Amino acid sequence: MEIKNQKVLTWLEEMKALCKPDNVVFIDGSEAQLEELRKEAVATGEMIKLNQEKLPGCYYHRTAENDVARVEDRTFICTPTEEEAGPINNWMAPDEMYAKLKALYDGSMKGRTMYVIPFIMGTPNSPFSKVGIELTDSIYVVLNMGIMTRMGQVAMNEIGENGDFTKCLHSKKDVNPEERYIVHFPQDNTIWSINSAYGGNVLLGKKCLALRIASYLGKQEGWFAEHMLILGLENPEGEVHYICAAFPSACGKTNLAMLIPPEYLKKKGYKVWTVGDDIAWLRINPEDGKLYAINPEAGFFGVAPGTSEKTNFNALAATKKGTIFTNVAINNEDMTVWWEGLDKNPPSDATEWKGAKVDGKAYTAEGNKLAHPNSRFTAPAANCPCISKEFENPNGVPVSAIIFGGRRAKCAPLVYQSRDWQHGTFVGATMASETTAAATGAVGVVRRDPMAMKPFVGYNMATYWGHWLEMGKKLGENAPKIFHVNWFRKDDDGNFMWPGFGDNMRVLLWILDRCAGKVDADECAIGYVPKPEDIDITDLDEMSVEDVKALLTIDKAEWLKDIEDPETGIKKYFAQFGDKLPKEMADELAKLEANLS
Ligand code: GTP
Ligand code: SPV
Ligand code: MN
Repeated sequence: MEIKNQKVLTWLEEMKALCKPDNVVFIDGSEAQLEELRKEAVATGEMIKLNQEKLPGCYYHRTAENDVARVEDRTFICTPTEEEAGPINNWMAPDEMYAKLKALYDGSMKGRTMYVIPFIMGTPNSPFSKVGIELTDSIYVVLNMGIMTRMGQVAMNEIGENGDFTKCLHSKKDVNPEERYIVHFPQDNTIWSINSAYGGNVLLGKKCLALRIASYLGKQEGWFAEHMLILGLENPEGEVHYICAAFPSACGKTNLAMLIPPEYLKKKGYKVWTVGDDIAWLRINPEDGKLYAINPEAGFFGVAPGTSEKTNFNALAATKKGTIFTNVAINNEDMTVWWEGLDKNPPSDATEWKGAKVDGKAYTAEGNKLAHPNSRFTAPAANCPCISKEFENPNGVPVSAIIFGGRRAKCAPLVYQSRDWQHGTFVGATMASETTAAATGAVGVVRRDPMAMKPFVGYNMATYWGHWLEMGKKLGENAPKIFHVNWFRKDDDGNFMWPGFGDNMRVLLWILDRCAGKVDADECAIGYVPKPEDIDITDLDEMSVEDVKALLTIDKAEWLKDIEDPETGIKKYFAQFGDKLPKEMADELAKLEANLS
């Protein structure tokens, strides 16, 4: 590959001098080169080849036991001042961090090859797209980036002789958790990641570029980078309406993006098309003033456990070829894969995610997990049976509704609508959710996760809310309607009260009816809730209108507690932003409190 861009060449020389690799290999994106790398990874044991008849082109990878999820406490936003990063991001002065990391990178690739991966987030020649170059010493990263992005010569062409790019440096070094750092320098358009080989820590196009750096760029340039799925809902008349939804990690984005409608809706002619399952970039189209979304990724890095033919047929189908599985279990009988929730039949001759050979049936019967709860598949989006024909539309799809949602056993009702954009921004800003296995740390603890961006915002969260308000003003009448959902409400016995998955379509239909002005709602303290009879429960034999009513109840005491709680309450949360908090957010909080009292 001939590189003419001087900025690329200068940076490469500098990084080579720092990491001191034995070799440098340019990734051109060709199948021949990828095949060579797969062979090499299999030869060294980095990857395991799976059953090529049942799972053609599929491979397995196991990470270090201490390296199975994003590490939020070791993720930094190094803006010139601490205030720019804000109170909920880890911060260190850029000079200090560069010095600290340079000592770690020094010679970290000795005896190894440095792979140079040019990649596009978005499609070629799209006004939405951004280009990055990731340097890495991991073949696993190269192969994953090949699925998740448009990689190789196509990206070099996009950069051209003078173009800019995000400078991404990754070294797995010795995967030492004590010296693991995932660091962003937004002002330098630079990402440095070291001592991890896991997903969101090392596939730097994903959370690091497409959310943290992109959110910062979006603020400068007037657009949004969001942790959102994008789906198209086709009605029997053949019209497709697009919805974006922001849920925290492991809270149902991939599932909602690929949902299969309940039988009675399918028969009527309803369909769901997937545009994206994790990240959306949104811009106001200068021609019609509406908000349009693209998915900057080319693949799905999805949670394996819980994915089955029943819960997510389309995601499972997408994993049947050209997929890399990470930290699931291997069925040694036929070299296929297994995870909790795939079916009720764990393999007897299994290798669990840490690499021990076990009798899977006895092992799971004892309550052990064969697959890590955050085990994942990296699958090409093109494999997905319900991929939208707009998936690669360089101009994106027009967005009718934005949905926020979290995992809340109590408090949040099944669905409600905000009164307007400003209130909707408040609803997003005050989102809370129980933590999941997608990041290291305790699981199941309620924490505030504004817009599902708590771990991903590349600057001060309060300034980011201000950006939402600004964008709302620009959109005016064209602003999508904003909703909040909760699929995870539980009854007093701890059972989910809503069937979820495909049945979430019933809620989407109410949302689109609201957007079209076709259905009434009850205005209450928190916004508009559906009249219980307006959530269609056809064929849900175990559900009554009374049950829907229970799902929609607003427990004022719970809500007031959500505001006042000395640890997790909204007031305490807002207070940390001081005078950076937009006045509109304080106003909305006052209004909510008054409405509840
Ligand atoms: P990230 O890739 O981490 O961003 O996660 P995600 O938001 O795409 O979550 P995903 O769709 O992979 O779902 C995570 C977990 O939630 C899986 O175990 C699912 O089975 C479960 N889940 C998804 N949707 C629902 C639902 O409607 N109801 C219930 N009860 N569980 C769900
Ligand atoms: C998430 O945690 O939200 C993910 C997985 O999508 S990772 O790429 O590891 O961030
Ligand atoms: Mn995610």
